[in-house]
Amino acid sequence: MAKKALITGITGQDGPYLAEFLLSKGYEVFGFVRRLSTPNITNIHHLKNKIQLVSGDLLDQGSIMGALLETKPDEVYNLAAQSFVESSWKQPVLTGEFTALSVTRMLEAVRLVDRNIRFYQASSSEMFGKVTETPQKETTRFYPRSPYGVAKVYGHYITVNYRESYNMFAVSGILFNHESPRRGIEFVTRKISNSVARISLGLSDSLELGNLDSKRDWGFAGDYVEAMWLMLQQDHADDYVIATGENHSVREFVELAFKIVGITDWEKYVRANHPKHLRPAEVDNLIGDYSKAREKLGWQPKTSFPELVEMMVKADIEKEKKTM
Ligand code: NAP
Ligand code: F7E
Repeated sequence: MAKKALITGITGQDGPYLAEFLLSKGYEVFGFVRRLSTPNITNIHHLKNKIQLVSGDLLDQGSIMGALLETKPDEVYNLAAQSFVESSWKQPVLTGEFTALSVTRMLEAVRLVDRNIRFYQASSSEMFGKVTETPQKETTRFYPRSPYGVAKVYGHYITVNYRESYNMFAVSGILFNHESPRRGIEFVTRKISNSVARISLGLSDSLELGNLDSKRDWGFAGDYVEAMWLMLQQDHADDYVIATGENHSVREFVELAFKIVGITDWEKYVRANHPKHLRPAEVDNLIGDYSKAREKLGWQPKTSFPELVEMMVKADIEKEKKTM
């Protein structure tokens, strides 16, 4: 019998990559989607005949339980969240509801419907925030710097707590930034790749950014979903850092993205330190140590930083050309 997986956050960036990966492993895949006046199907359109959608909302306990009862999954991947850090200062309560408390709703649903379901929680390097150790690993102390980071710390600990309280197979994947052509347009990498594509095609002449000095450990989302799956295939539930072990500044990302389209004097297009994009508290420098995942899961990243930037810029050029 094919294994069944339920993915929350199927319409986001990671959901479709995970669905494609699980389908390639022979899974029956279900996506949990909330009702929107206009459905957000951009990233899952190509999967429409391959996965099944069940409706529900992270805020609605009954709908989560209903989805589990209806689909009877072996594995649940909880990817849904309010995931944009900048918005989390504007909507801190909503971020807490979606990104923190909903993890308890999901875990409670699993506990009440079927404790044998294996549960993956999408935790984040934002939990390390103002870092207390470099590079960051599973044992590094959390020091979140945004309402989003605080909410993810709650999600992490409630996952650990359900594992320890009820002996559930619940794991927390602490993933560092991962990007792709499917990334939401407001995140810095996609904002840059899209603007650079538009500038190269003569559709725009400027790019407004905030802090160019912050550094992130950026990987490719397509590589990271395999690690989520591997975590649920182990004999014991545990938590893992997933990263590349390399970091780069926003400035380096900008420079490389412009270089790909043959522009070297990129400064003339970029307006940095725009107040709208400066955060009340910044996370300056993240870099992950993924040695536990390498040793125990046999996982390692496959896509390099230059390959990632090139993939994103080229995909945006193709998308923008279609609108011309
Ligand atoms: P994303 O693109 O922002 O996707 C978020 C998903 O959550 C969307 O499908 C969204 O659905 C869904 N969602 C939001 N509120 C919901 C609600 N009330 N009920 C049901 N669904 C809801 O996020 P991502 O980049 O794929 O990341 C996946 C997860 O990993 C998130 O939890 C994120 O916080 C975490 N994470 C991401 C990264 C990263 O670098 N990407 C790193 C570490 C951790 P709609 O289409 O309806 O809005
Ligand atoms: O910002 C700086 C900004 O919004 C990265 C989410 O997936 O990864 C993501 O969170 C950096 C920050 O991602 C702009 O100040 C400069 O230092 O792309 P971002 P994030 O905040 O790192 C973690 C791991 C998650 O879990 C989150 O869900 O770039 N920056 N100028 C800017 N950022 C944005 N968005 N826009 C700018 O114009």
